Amino acid sequence: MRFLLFLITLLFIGNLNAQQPAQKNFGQVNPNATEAELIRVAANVSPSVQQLRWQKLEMTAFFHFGVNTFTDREWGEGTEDPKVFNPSDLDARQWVKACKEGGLKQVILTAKHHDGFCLWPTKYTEHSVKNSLWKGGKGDVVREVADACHELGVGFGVYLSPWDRNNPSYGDSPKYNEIFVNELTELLSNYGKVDEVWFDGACGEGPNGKKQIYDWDACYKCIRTLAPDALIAIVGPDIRWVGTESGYGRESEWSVLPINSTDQKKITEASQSNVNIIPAIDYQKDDLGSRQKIKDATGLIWYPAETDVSIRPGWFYHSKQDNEVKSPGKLLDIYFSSVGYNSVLLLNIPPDRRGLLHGNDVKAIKGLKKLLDKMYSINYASDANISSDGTGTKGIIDNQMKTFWTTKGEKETGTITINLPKPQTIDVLCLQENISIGQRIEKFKLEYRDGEIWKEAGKGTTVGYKRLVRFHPVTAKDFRLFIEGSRLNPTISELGLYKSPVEIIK
Ligand code: FUL
Repeated sequence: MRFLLFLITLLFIGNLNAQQPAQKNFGQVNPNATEAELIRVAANVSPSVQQLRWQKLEMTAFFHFGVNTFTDREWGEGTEDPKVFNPSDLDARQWVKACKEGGLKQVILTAKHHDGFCLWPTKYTEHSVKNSLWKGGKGDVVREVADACHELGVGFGVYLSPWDRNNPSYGDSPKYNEIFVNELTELLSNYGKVDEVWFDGACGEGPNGKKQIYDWDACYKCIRTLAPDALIAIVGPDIRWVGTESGYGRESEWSVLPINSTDQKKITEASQSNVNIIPAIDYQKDDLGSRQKIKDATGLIWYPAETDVSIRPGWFYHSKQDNEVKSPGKLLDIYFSSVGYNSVLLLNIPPDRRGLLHGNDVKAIKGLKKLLDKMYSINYASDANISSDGTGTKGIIDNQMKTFWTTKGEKETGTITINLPKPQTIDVLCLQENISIGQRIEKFKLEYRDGEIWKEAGKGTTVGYKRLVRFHPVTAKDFRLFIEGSRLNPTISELGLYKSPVEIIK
């Protein structure tokens, strides 16, 4: 009997392990690995706890604010008088509250942009709020934003520009590196929990400019020590720039990439160093993680995409752009093309000279939220009769990531049939993989029954955390989803059939 119990326990543990391999966001590939062995590694690379938390945020905000707000520039030269920084009515709570109400769950503040002006009273430069007129030099924007975030339960992140056009030590590598780590240390020690650190790759020094060799290892060590839960984005190992500032990511978005793509030099070079010379359209269409791209990988990592875009033409506030704020419909299109393309949206909403988010911007994000709420309010699949050739089928409509459909064994294809109680008009398919065990789906299509004929409604390649597919509205009762290709057995955590609140733009 004991032996039997022992056997049952072993089998149970074995089964658990097969269903949910231990979380690991890096996979080593044996140099002589066959394609099947390589795919096995790729299928089991999964996000870290912090990466998973971040991915689930879906929508986050950027606040570009600083001397540029007052000089009407995008890239300050670092020569500005700190006295120009003088918001009349700064209220960071208003910024964070508006974001929260708009469904943006984390914010990132430009604590220091390329001009070197620091929004906190740092000990390491005079180019900061402490020499501004605002609050008689006693103010601290980082404190106000961090406090508001912590109070309202919104994530808090800092953008710290490595390129510093003010600091006389910039270009004198060891000296500036020390200052940079000191600045980082202040930000990570004095403002409570920090969830994301954003290092911009931009540097416009040109061929005769100052050449700073950054000590990234020291920066990462500092972050891992002082803020172990913070993700390091862009010039960093945890979150990758999607490759465009348009808000439109790539349709085939793999979060599992060959390790050679994260080679530090390549990340730095590709990270917005000069958006003009990176042909945005090609970069966007490029495929980073298909079988073809990973075939020679020596390692694979979980390196998910973040899509940054501004709600206005500029990153900083310019009154002349007050009427160029993106409409809710445009923001929804961006949502479909960022969150709906397996990426996290980082939407910039720049505070104005008063130190408030402008009414037009607040209206636009609230408008977006309204559209999203309307779309997600009815999932036509939720009361459907669902069947499949796999297991866990009920789990795809229970709003829980942890319950999921998969195929039997390691079968790479599967079919889910969805019979609605009555015909409905839909034009959006939402799929979510259980990425906590990896990203696997490579190809899928949705069909609907028109009389006796099955017709294609929409199709796609990757899914990842979330994939939204828009198509011309179809009115039908019976649908079937084919998973046509996968790395090992595919998973689906959630499936949604929706009606877009605005006409499909595509
Ligand atoms: C770029 C910067 O040069 C822009 O000013 C902005 O901060 C954007 C998010 O990243 O590289």
